[in-house]
Amino acid sequence: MFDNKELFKKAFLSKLEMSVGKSFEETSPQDQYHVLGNMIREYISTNWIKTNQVYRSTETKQVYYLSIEFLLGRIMGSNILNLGIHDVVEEGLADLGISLEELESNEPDSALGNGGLGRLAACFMDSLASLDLPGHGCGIRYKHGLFEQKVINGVQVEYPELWLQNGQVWEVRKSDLAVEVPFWGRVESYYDENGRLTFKHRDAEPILAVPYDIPVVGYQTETVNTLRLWNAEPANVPYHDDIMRYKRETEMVSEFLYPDDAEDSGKILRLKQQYFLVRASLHAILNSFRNKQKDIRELPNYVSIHINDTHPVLAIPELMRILLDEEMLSWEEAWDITVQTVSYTNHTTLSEALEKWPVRLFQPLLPRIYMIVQEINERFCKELWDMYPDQWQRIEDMAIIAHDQVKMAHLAIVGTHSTNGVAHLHTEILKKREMNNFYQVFPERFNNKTNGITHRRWLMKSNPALSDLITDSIGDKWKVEPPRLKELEQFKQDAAFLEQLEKVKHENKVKLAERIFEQNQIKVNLDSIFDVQVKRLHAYKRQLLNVLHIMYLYNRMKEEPNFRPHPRTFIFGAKASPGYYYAKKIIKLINTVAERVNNDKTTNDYLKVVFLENYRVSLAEEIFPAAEVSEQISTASKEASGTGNMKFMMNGALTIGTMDGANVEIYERVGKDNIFIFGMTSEEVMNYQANGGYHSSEYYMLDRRIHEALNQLVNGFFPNTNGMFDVIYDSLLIENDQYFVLRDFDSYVKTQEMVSNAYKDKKWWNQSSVVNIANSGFFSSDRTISEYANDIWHVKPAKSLIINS
Ligand code: NBG
Repeated sequence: MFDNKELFKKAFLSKLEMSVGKSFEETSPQDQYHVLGNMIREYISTNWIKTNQVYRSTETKQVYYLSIEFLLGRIMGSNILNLGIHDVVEEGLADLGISLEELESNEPDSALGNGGLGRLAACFMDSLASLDLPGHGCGIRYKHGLFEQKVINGVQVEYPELWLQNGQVWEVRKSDLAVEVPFWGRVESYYDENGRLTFKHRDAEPILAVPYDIPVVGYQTETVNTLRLWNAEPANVPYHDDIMRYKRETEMVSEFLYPDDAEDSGKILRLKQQYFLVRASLHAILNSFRNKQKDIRELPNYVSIHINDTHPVLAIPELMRILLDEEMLSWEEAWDITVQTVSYTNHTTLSEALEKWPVRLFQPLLPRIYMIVQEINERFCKELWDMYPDQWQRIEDMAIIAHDQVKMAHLAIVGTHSTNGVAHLHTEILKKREMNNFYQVFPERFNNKTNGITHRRWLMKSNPALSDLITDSIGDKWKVEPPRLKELEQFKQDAAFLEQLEKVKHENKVKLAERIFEQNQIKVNLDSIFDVQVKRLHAYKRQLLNVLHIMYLYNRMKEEPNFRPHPRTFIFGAKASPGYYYAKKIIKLINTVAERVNNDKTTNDYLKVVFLENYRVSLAEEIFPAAEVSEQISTASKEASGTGNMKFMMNGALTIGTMDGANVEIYERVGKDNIFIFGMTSEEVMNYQANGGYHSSEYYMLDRRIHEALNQLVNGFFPNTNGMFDVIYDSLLIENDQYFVLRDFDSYVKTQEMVSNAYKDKKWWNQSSVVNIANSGFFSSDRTISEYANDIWHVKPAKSLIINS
């Protein structure tokens, strides 16, 4: 039905009439979207079934990627691209007077994630399938994904997200594969007839995990992998004292992504989600392994289980439980198999983000799992004791359970054969500082896998004009071998190419300007520099530094009529965690500054500030292609990697950034002349943190730009904001500016001046943009996934098997 335009139109029209019972003229865009989605899913089915058959029947090792987040965004466009049916569909629809782009916009984003970690998982799914690797995603089917953000009077307001409201065309419910997940209850131990100590979990409250499978289509290949999302539903319990409470509590498990865990009730729910994901996924994994009739001791040769951050770390004690209680292996054997099977990625060194669970909550909820964690801890501490006799402090620091808390990152390192960081610098910090104790014990386990992004969504799909320009210049091999983008460098001196590149950027800016006008009713200058910071709102990401710089520019323009730098449009997009008071104040500040500068006639030809609400994957796809300056300004050492930085680079933006996360590797690839680096190094930051010596008030006293801007936060400069920004002011002065905003301010301002000056030379700018695009191939997640596949999982492509089946 997608072979040619005419066949497609015929099939589309007949399905449309059959499934919605209306004539073509009566159908809504929603109807049309659903019908097209269903057609595509049907079209995928044959290869999906075939891929699954091959995975079931062959001996190829399978990898399971367990993640509490998958931030997929819209699925239709990516499927259309990967299936190679774009032109047929677009032209066929055009004949019917329908725009494919508009039709696609009827799909709600699948926002089952918060930010980088979840989006990384989504890029990885795309790369696994595109590289024909047997990779399965395992996650949770949250009824409500990440909240929808509205900005009302400059303030973030959260609304529940409703991606399932109109039905989901990509998922297939598989009730027959549902799994029971037990919580609470008690563990009974007894000796069986062979004298083996045996454990039974009694009086548990089971809930049902029902899988919904989503096909993951590879690019121009027959491979269709599966993302399995588990839905929580009441089990067929014979008796329960309060059935309504049971139903409510059960459904809560897959109701919301990341419930607020400030309260105990939220913590229990979160831990429930984690075990729910792990128990159901491991049950399915082991089932499919058992069908292969192999000795359980061979598990690591056939299965690799990857845990994305510590949220699924219970996979370790859960696999132990299966091997001990169901397979009746000895502890030593079970442990060996578990460690060989499971691997772990660390995504942060921020201590507040490292998960710890109070024993008083963990033990009653997961009694058997807790016993196993305890045993793992005891054995590990004993080994440490042998290694470091009498070093109490060291052992206490490294223990998995200490001070009535279960430390999930410690469990993850001890219970897996591989711990990787997500950028070179991050891995070094893990090894040398944050996890140095563990590195000394298990040096061979630590390795780096620098993050990546799928160039299919983030370049080919979201920036078709640039993608075409590249293909016209170097052919289309780069689409399957992104490092070939390097060949673009030969066009650095090609005036016609540079002109084309500038034109593409300009057209993308025009589109984004339209979006800005539609959402914010702000008219932006198309010749201004589009300077963008889009990412989660967090103190360490330092959106505040960006704002203080804008305030400084504004103040200086007001004071000095001759000071008029190249016009700039500062664009922000950011969601703050609903309970993160400080981050919400920063959003308010950005909007307050925007209000002021956008409405000041003396400066607003030169300076505009735009806060785009509800930043999400689909909006990001409109923003990156239009960006010229990429703001990657975290306090050095704090951003594990970043992936937005790579998306900007691939779309030809130039980075202004600190030597942090993957910025360092961007710097290494483009060279110092094609990136604007400023601020302290991670070493300097860590030295301050270790030895003290930073006094933010000195910067306030001595730098009048800082002095003025900080005073404006609290002195009524912004009307009707009485007391509103005290918390920001205090964080910078009273709390000594934990993220060194003031320390890096001067360096940032100077570097921003360099950016403005550089932009005046458009030829140079475009050349630098070419260098950025040309060197972005390394950051394709295909490279990242190949490294995981070769070095950690030891899995191989299964393509030939699928084609020959
Ligand atoms: C985030 C880091 C980012 C990194 C992504 C993906 C968490 C816990 N960490 O720097 O902050 O790019 O993970 O690895 O979300």
